[in-house]
Parts: sequence; C-alpha cells; structure tokens
Amino acid sequence: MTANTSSELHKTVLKAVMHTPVVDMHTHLFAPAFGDMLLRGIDELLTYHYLIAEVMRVAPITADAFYAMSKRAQADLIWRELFIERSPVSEACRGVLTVLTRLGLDTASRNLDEFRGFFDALDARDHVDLAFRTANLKAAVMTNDPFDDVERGVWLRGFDPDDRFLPALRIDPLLNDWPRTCEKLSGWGYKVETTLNQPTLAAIRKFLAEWLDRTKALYMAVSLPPNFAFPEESPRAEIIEDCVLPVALEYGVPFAMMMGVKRGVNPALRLASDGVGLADVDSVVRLCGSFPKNKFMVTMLARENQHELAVVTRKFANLLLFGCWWFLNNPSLIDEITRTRIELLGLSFVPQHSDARVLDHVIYKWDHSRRIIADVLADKYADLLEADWAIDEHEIQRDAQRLLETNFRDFLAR
Ligand code: FIX
Ligand code: ZN
Repeated sequence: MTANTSSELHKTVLKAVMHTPVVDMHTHLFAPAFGDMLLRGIDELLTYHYLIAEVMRVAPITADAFYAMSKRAQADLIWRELFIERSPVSEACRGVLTVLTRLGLDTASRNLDEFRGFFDALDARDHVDLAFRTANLKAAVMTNDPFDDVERGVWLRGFDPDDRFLPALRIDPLLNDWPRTCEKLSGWGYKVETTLNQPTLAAIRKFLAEWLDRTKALYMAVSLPPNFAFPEESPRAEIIEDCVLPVALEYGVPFAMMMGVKRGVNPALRLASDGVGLADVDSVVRLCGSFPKNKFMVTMLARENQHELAVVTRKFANLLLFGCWWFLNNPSLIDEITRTRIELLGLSFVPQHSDARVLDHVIYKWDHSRRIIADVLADKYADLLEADWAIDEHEIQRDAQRLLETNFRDFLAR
C-alpha cells in the first residue's frame, strides 16, 4: 500500500476494524439464564438512563411522575419528546436509530409500534444471536454484583453458562459502603464487625475468594468517586490493600477501577442522576507502583484526566487503560482520546468498551466506535506510509485484533 492511495487505505482499515470480532470488556448485559435481568428491545432502548436525563430537561413532567409511569408510557414520552418534537441528534438518540437501521427496520416510518412488533417476535436466545451477529461481538463481560439479591439467587441456584457472556465481580458496596455491607455479610454468616480487625479482613477475603470460585470472574471491579485517594484513612483503602489486592493476586485477576463518577448529583433522576468529576491519577500511580505484582485496569470519566492517565499508563506494564466511559462515549471525545492514546501508547491499550445496558446497545456502540477507531488508525498508517513504511492487510487486521480483543485477553493471561 502506498501513500497516494489514502482512500483505499481508509477502506481497508475500516473493513478490518468492522470485521474484527470484539470482546467487550465491560457491559451491564446478562446471559439469557439471568431472565429479566437481560434488558432488550425498543422500550428498553428508549428508556436508557442516558435518554431519561435528556427527556427530563424538556418534558413537562417531574422525575417522580415519569418513574411512576409504565415502561411503555415512558418510552412513548421519550419517543415523542426526543425523536418527534425535536430531531434526535444527541449520541444516545442517534444510537437508537443506528440499532433500528442495522436491524433492517425503516426509521423513516417513525412507527414505534412497528418497531415494537419486530422486537416482540424475538425470544431471548434469538435476540442475543441477532445482536451479537449484527454487532460482530464475540463475547461481552457482564457486571456481576454479589450484593444484588436477585442476581445472587441465580448464582446460588446455578445455571448453564453461555460462553458469550463472561463474568466480572463488581464490588462497589464492599468498598464504597462498608457499614451497610458489613451488616449484609454478617446476615449471610460471615464473622465480620464494622471495625476492620483481622478476623473481619479474613472473612472479607473468604467472601471474595468464594465469589471468584463461584463466578469464575475474569476480574474484580469498582467504580470510584472523584475524591477517592490511595492511600487514605478509610475502610475502602484498607479493604483494597488487605483483601482485594491479595485475593486478586492469588487468583491472578486484575482489579478494575472506574474512576471519577459522582453518584446522585440530582437524586430524583435515580439511575440517570450521576455526574462526573476529576479523579486522582497519582493514586493510580501509587497503587501500580506499590503493588507491582497486581494487575490494574483503569478507565476515568473526566475528559480532563485522559492525557495524564495515558502518560501514567506508559510507566506501568501492570496497568491496562481501557474504554471511553459513559459521558466520554461521544464521537468527538472518542476521536480525541483514541488519538492521544495511540500517540502515547501505540497499540497497547483497549480503546473501547460498550457499557451496554440493553442488549441492542452493542449494535450502535460498537458501530459508532469502530468507525472512529478506524479513522484514527487510518491516519496513523498514512503517516507511516509517508515515512516509506509498508503495511499489508494482515498487519492491519492483526492490529485491529489487538485493540478489540487480544490486549484484554493477553492482560488477563499474564
Ligand atoms: O458504574 C458503571 O459501571 C457505570 O458504567 C454505570 O453504572 C452507568 O450507569 C452506565 O450505564 C454508564 O454507561
Ligand atoms: Zn458500567
């Protein structure tokens, strides 16, 4: 390939990135065995919390009144306010349209009932097949919460695993709300006290080990507020140091930190209520440096953290940088952040995760992100061609596979 065929280069790169199956390293999807926990279909798409936040800015209704409505009525309202009364130009609105067109539906009809009819005809297993095939997804990592009573029941009863849905142990309540979690653990028979004495720390380690055994989780994960610091005088820091990291090391699993979320900025909005703040990158430095045998995966929510985090990632091979999380999952920001990361880290990071909450989300989130990843890669290859470096299609496919699958898998396997 030569420098004067830049549109051919772009086409080749786009094809490689679109055709490379993804392992999606963080979603909120569940295997069909989890029943209703797997959200899917048009009403779930329309009532995604990203769209709830958007509709509450324009609809003449309070959040409480909105949440009191049936899901179908909420979806009708969002469709009317965000798609019919005004053009659906936000990324979350556009996402719904991408899903519909990629599934062969005619968005120009604007016929919500017709869309409902399409999804109603799909059972969960067929729907999973269709969504994974359309998104070209190999597997999706779930967010498995051992403190959620419904989910816990599914794990305790047992189920036939579906190897397209990979487990990850989410431990926010343990780290972010120790007093309440202590009561829960105690109710389940663990010998814990609010004071983090040695027997309590041992019981927490036992709990984590049991759940890693039960779920076979690929990693443990937490979301953290902007004011998280390590070290700090808090149950959270103590549990990380004395329980999470030793157990993670014993099981060879990474500890994933999703940093910079301000929960409940406007509590009335419930799941749509969260905001963003600057996270402390130096705490990541201290963790990666003080625990060199542990593996860390980090994503940060604030745009203003991204450059510093990419620089820090250069310094630690035990740190995997991943994803353009949540409020960063917008084309302009994905483009900027992915360029910065490639320029600083080469191909040694994971550019995106979907954070899908609704099965069909994987279709739009991966479609939109793959196109941007391809744009960035094509520009970088064009620069190499300018320097007389030759690139062949296999090398492009190899690089795409690293970004979309093997960087994550290799990090897990280290
Ligand atoms: O903490 C998380 O994993 C967040 O991604 C979610 O809780 C958040 O609500 C979300 O869906 C973001 O995309
Ligand atoms: Zn998430």
